[in-house]
Formats: sequence, structure tokens, C-alpha cells
Amino acid sequence: MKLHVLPPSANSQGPIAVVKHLKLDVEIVNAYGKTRSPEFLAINPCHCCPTLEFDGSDGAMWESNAIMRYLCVNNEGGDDLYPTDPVLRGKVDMVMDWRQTAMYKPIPAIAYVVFGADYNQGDEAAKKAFAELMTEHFPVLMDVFLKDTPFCFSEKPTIADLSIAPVFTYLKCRKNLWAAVPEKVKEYHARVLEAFPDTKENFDMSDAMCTGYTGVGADVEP
Ligand SMILES: N[C@@H](CCC(=O)N[C@@H](CS)C(=O)NCC(=O)O)C(=O)O
Repeated sequence: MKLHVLPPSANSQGPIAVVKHLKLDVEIVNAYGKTRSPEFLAINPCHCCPTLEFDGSDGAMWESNAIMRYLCVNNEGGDDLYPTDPVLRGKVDMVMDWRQTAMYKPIPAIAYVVFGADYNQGDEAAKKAFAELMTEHFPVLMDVFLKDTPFCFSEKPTIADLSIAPVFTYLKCRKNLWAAVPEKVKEYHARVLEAFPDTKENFDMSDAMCTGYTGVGADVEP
């Protein structure tokens, strides 16, 4: 199997961390600049990474959360990251759905400017999106998902944490917004990334890209 990734992308980093943590025989392929090529579109017409390409004629699957679940369910040791207890697994799934349908929505307006001027939605959109994170999504994360545990509903990190935490690195491209992020969120972000040392290279790549951003809107205030 091959896991096609964009190395500094938070969406790719969860599946990369699962592959490395479970020591899976999966080739990690850098698809930078190739996602719109005819070869890539033939396996994934949605042209996104991560994409898990199966061997033989089995095609491919994409969506980071689905890939992490697939890797955990079908490999030894996967229960460590995707607990089998029905209630806990239900909550892990809920957190992962929340990440895709709620938490991630304001991220592009805040952070995609780091990928180039074409992605810049303007400072006002970034401020509004950040306010949404602060008033709606961080409280849910801190006061519900992390109320009694260091990871979401869990003493140990799960794929729910891998789905969420790498995304927060993006906020560092707007240093004044990052400064306003609650300490509890920053500590959680660091705790999850530290739990997956084999993926440090990728996490550091995103960190350097975002902390090093000095372009338009870098100084925007909350
Ligand atoms: N919901 C998807 C989002 C994947 C996604 O948006 N990937 C972007 C990078 S962050 C991508 O591969 N873009 C390249 C392209 O569209 O050509 C997931 O969670 O995997």
C-alpha cells in the first residue's frame, strides 16, 4: 500500500502518525505538485491528500479520518489508537466528525494565507474565523472533550487527537492570534504532538512554515 501525503499538511499528518506508530508496511509518498496529475486523478478524482492507494486493483480511499480508522481497524495494535470500548469509540468518532464539520471550518480563513496570496481571504475574515474558534470550538474542546482527561475522553492519545491537534499548528502563522489561544489548548497541542515522536519531522515542518510566515496579514490582531 501507498499513503500519498503532503508532508506539512495537518490532514496528512494524522495518517502518517498512525502508519509510523503501528510500524505498518505502508510506503509514504510525497504527492506535492502531483495531486492534479492524470495519474493521481485516476486513483482519486477529489485530488486530495492523504490518499491511501491499495495494492493490485483495489483502488484507493481518501479522507484523513476514514484512513486512520481503516489503518487501526485492520492492523495489529490499532486498538491502542482507536479504542474498542463501544462508548469511547463512539465518542472518538463524534470528535472526529466534529473536527471535520465544525472545528476545521474557520481554519482556511485564518491560516491558508501561509500557502500563498491566492488563499488570502482578508484580515477581517481571519479575525471573524478566529473569534468563532475562541467562542464556539475551543470551549467545547476544553470543557467537554478534555474536561477530565489529557486527551479527548481518554488518558491515552487516540486518532481523535491526531485529527485535531496538528491543525492548531496552522494558527502560528498569525502570531498575535496564536498568542491569544488558551494555554489549555496550547498544552494539549504540544502533548499530542509529543506523543508521536516518529512524526516529529512532519510536525516540525509545519511549525517552521507557520512560525516563519511574515507575509500579508501575519500581524493581524484578534
Ligand atoms: N477532508 C479532507 C481534506 C483533504 C485536503 O483538503 N487536502 C488538501 C491539502 S490540506 C489537498 O490535498 N489539496 C491538494 C489539491 O486539492 O490538489 C481530509 O480530511 O483528508
